[in-house]
Amino acid sequence: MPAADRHPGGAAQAYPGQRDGSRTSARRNRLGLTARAECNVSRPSRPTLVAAATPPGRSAIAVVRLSGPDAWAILERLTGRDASRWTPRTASVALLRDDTGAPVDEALVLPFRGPNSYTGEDLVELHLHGNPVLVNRVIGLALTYGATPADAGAFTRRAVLAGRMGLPEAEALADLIDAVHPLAASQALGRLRGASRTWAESRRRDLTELLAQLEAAVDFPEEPISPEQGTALALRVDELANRLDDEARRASAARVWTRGARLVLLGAPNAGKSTLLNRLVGEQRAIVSQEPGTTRDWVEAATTIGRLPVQLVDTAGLRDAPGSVEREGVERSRGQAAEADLLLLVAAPDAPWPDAEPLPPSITTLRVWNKSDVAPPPTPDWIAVAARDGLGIEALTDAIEQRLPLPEDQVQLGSLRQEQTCRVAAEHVRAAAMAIRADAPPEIVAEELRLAARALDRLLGIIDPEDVLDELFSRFCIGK
Ligand SMILES: Nc1nc2c(ncn2[C@@H]2O[C@H](COP(=O)(O)OP(=O)(O)OP(=O)(O)O)[C@@H](O)[C@H]2O)c(=O)[nH]1
Ligand SMILES: [Mg+2]
Repeated sequence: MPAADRHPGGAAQAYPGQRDGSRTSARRNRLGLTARAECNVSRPSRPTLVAAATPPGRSAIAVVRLSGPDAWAILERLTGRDASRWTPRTASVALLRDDTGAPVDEALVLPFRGPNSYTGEDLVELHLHGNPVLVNRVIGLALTYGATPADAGAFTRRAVLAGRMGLPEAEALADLIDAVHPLAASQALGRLRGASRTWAESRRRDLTELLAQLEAAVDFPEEPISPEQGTALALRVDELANRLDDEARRASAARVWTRGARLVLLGAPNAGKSTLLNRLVGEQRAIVSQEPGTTRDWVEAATTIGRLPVQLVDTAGLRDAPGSVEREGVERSRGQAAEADLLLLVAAPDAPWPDAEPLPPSITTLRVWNKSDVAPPPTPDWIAVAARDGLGIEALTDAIEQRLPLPEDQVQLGSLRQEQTCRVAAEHVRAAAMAIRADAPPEIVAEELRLAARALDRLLGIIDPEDVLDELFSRFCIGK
């Protein structure tokens, strides 16, 4: 069935001559009308997207993807081959031509008909030879024929909006593409295939069962919950809160294996933070000097520790700085610390750790005693190094690896959003447990459990999915 028949107002009318199946006719029409005029004739409400689905650069093949009501019509324009001659989900080789009929590339074409496609709409994959010149040429032609450049994540957004993919699965897809370790990739694949959904739905059912018990007490006030029943109920509620908290914690710990870890060096001026960063990176990345306050703004450098890609962040030394620039530098150090996956608290004989410094809660820390060539650490909880000479660095990297372990079994949640929503659910469940113990009316307990259920619904994308789509897809690449 031609695209126009299935998409009223679609663009097949905008490309006259295409449905007669003749290449000459199609080409005559291409030349007869300017493309811009054509695409203004009837603009579909949902534009057809085009983008490269593979990264720029030279390669064996490069894939250009088209999705939307005009995808097949644009394919007809590019190949001069009528839609009736394409079989959905069947690859065939075709010569792509420009609007003068000149050959552009020989491509493997893989067309899909909505709703049986990634985006749920008509979709075409063009597997070109992997040269950016060809990719840009074909995208340019598609734009001329009425397509719109796709934003980051635009194809997956359509898949979500068409109900082809849920929110947790779209997040898992981002994780699958970002994963920096094979195990993290395989766990992301598990979530893409429904692990997060299954787990969250199962916790949702736990809540429904608890609510059912409470509702019986609300409906039959003459049969109140006995103290024994109350104790048993509170224990079950505790157990659920623990499960939710545990999973949120596991997700947080596992995330470094999806996108690499951020290690922030924090300490008093002159502790040797910059020297340590240079040592770990293996190059003179940050300025080192005996003058306290040398580093004024944070400095980043990428390296690998064990199998884990890490971003090391050197910061300005913590102190009551006299000047506004220094003060701003110290504030930035604290800002960086709050974003760390692991904080390296660096001290030295002449630069002790400032005990009054508040540390961001729930961020793992490691104490590093530098300049151990001058004096040993005051207590055994410091890892002794001498960054300048490279002493103790292996023990330090081993300790870092131990603090950022690979997850052993399937991590059910991936994104920070999922983790935070799960924590919100856990907080409400804990509040419910407290209310039971305080002998609060069952309505109050039930309300907390309902709020927890709402948090899980948000996690699953059952409610408020639009609120998170922009944020989510801004992390995607163009063409995904
Ligand atoms: N003896 C000794 N000196 C070191 C060692 N590491 C660094 N230093 C010296 O300590 C001084 C300060 O080093 P930096 O790396 O600039 O210290 P920092 O913590 O970055 O200092 P700020 O940027 O001012 O916060 C320099 O003179 C370094 O040469 C070490 O392992 N042993
Ligand atoms: Mg420094």
